[in-house]
Parts: sequence; structure tokens; C-alpha cells
Amino acid sequence: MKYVLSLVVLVCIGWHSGYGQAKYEKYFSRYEILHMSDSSVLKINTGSCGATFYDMNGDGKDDLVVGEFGEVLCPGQDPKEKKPFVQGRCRVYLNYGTKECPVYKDFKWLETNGQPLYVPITCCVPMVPAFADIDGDGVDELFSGCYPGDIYMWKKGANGEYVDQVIIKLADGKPINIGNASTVFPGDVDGDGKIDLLIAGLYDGLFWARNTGTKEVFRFEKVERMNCNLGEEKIGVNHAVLYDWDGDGKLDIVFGAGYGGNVSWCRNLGDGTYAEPEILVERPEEVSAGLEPGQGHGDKPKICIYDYDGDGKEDLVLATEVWENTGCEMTPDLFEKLIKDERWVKPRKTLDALVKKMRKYTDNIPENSYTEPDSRIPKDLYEKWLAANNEYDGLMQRIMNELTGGSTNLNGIIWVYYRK
Ligand SMILES: [Ca+2]
Ligand SMILES: [Ca+2]
Ligand SMILES: [Ca+2]
Ligand SMILES: [Ca+2]
Repeated sequence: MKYVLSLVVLVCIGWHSGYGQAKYEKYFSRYEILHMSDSSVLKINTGSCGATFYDMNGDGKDDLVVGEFGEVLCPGQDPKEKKPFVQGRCRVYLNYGTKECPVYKDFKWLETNGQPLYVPITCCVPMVPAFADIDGDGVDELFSGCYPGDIYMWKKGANGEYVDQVIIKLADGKPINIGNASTVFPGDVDGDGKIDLLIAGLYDGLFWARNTGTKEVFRFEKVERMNCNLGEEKIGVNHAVLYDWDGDGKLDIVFGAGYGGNVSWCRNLGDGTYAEPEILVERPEEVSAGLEPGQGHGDKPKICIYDYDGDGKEDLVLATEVWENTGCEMTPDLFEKLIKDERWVKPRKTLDALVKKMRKYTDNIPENSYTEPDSRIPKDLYEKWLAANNEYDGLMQRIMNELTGGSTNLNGIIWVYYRK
């Protein structure tokens, strides 16, 4: 809930100082938010989302394929659990319009064996679908990461289903898993014609697994870190794709930040290394995420490079998350009321004191109660912090609900930035 607090702060600063929205003019001419045919915003109401475009019904027009956070419990999950695993499903919005002007009326779940296909999700990341032909049979496979960090793959079956689900493993039999909240992009990282895996972890940074097999039978020996020439400093990333941004024939990396809304690229230098990131679209910290003019696109952008308007120039599609307040409204004096509210001051001090204690052991402080704690933090200290953090979050939620007359929900919203 600290997050919502900072968001509210940003909303208020934005309103009072007249800050503009995201900065995108260097590469893009304009942007739009995807809508349904009835003019309502295309909203994934179960949280964050990841999107790609793919012709799902073979009519020659690409459809919108959206992985969601989800809300339906995974089998065997207890609804009384604080954060049970839910089914991060995949929505198919068929294109009822044209290639140049897609129209979406509704969606169907992508299925496997007659049931909605899903990956397990509990926090911080949705299903993020991606397609590539990794076994050279001319038919693309479907890939996604998930919260526990495994990489899922399905083969195309009959009637639009995706079947034969596997978790991709290394040659030694261990699943490829770089950490929680991971996403995957299948693509040819090293340019040898075989599909490799580019893997981003919200907490762990950017990695890749080289395909050392053949074009028909993939094989992965190990997972290596990718750093975009930042030395030991890992990239803050939640999703990354391969795309030749500068058109020099070598695939570069385009990635969405792990925190906030920035999108950057790292140029492929051709020797297996990448240049330092350059920002493509910047959503400055003082610009809040939202659908209104003057607000910016949502957080943790998942990237898809796709010519959305069919003008021959590939555009940047961002599947993002946006907090929506379901209460009356965020009044201009909300921030003032919030900082005057003294109930959260003492719990905040307690929390800060515990963070200070943790810093004696490491700078790697847990972001929230779902973060795996750094092993250098003593267990009892971490547990004290966890209890204090949960209490503080609950309190902030209550105060916010009181002040706004409702709760806050996370929605998946999709922006398209049109390339100049
Ligand atoms: Ca295939
Ligand atoms: Ca390769
Ligand atoms: Ca390039
Ligand atoms: Ca375009």
C-alpha cells in the first residue's frame, strides 16, 4: 500500500504543477490506448497483463492475445490463503476489423484440452504470451513465464487449442528458473538461427539461455546474465524482447522497467555484448499512470513491437498495469488529508527502523511481503519486518478507503506508441 500512497502523492503533484505526460517524441509521433468496439477502454480487470498479436483463427488478420494476472484459483488452492495461486490465463480478442484498423468486441479464453490454459500467478507478474517455432516444424509454439519462475511451453493443437504443456528444462534436468515473477521471450539472441530464451526477472534482472541443440531439438546447458554494459549492476527489468531497433541487422534488446513505466533499448554491439540502455519512452516519476490527459501509461510495461496501424513502421505496444480507485474520486485535498492523518506515522517509523537494521546486513531490502528475503538478513529480523509491513499495508489500505470511499483495483491497460 506504500505504493498506492506514492501514487496518490504523484497524482496530486501532477495536478498542481501541470506536469506533462510521458516523453516519447524522439521516436514516436503519437500514442493511443486500446479500446473495445463500444468505445470503452479495453480493460483487463484481473490485474496486470502482457500482450502480443497473432493470427489465432487463420483469417489472415492478427488478433490480440493477452495474458492476464487472473482471479480463478488454481486447483487445490485454499481461498482462505492470504495470496493463493490464481490462474494466469490467456485471452484471445479476435480482430473483427481490418489489418490497419483492428476492432475488438469480446474475448475467449485460450484453451488446453477443453479448459482455459494458464500459468500459476500470485503476485507481481501476469502470464506474458509469446510465439516462436523452436522445433522447426513450421508451427509456432506458445511460451510464458509465471510467478514461481518456471518457463512454460505449449504446442499448437487442433481447433485453436494449445496442448502438450511442458516446463522447459536444462540438459541436466533442472527447470530453467531464474527467480520469481519471470517473463520469457523466445528469439535468436546469438544469431545462429536457433531460438534461444531471453528471460527477465522482476527481482533478478535479465538472462538468456543459449540453444545449443539443433533447429529441430532444442537443448539448453545453462542460463547466463545479460547486463547491457552496466558492469555488476543488474538491469531493473520486468519484461524484455529482441528487436532490431536501429535496423543494423543485429537484434537489440528492448525492455520495460521493473519499477515505474520507462521503456529502454540496449544496442547489440555484435560481439555478444550490448550498449548501455537508452530510454525510448520515459514516464518521469512525477507523472502518474492513468487514462486521463496529462497522465502517463501504466507501470511495468510488457513490450510488443508490432506495426499496429499497418503503415509499414513497427510500433511499440505496452501492456501495463494501472491502479483504479473504485470509490467516489480522488479529491484535490486527498494528499493533504493523507499527510495530516497521524495513524500511519508510528507504524511507518517502526518499519523504517527495521529497514535500517536490515541495512546493516545488506542493501538488498525486500520490496514487499512476497519478495524472497536476502539470505544475509537474520530470520527473526525479517519476520519482524514482515509483520510490521503487513500491518502498515493493511492500515494504509483502510485509510485510503476511508479517504476515497472505495478500494483500489489493478487493471491491465494497453498503450500503442506509433513510430515516427
Ligand atoms: Ca514448432
Ligand atoms: Ca540462437
Ligand atoms: Ca540492431
Ligand atoms: Ca505503424
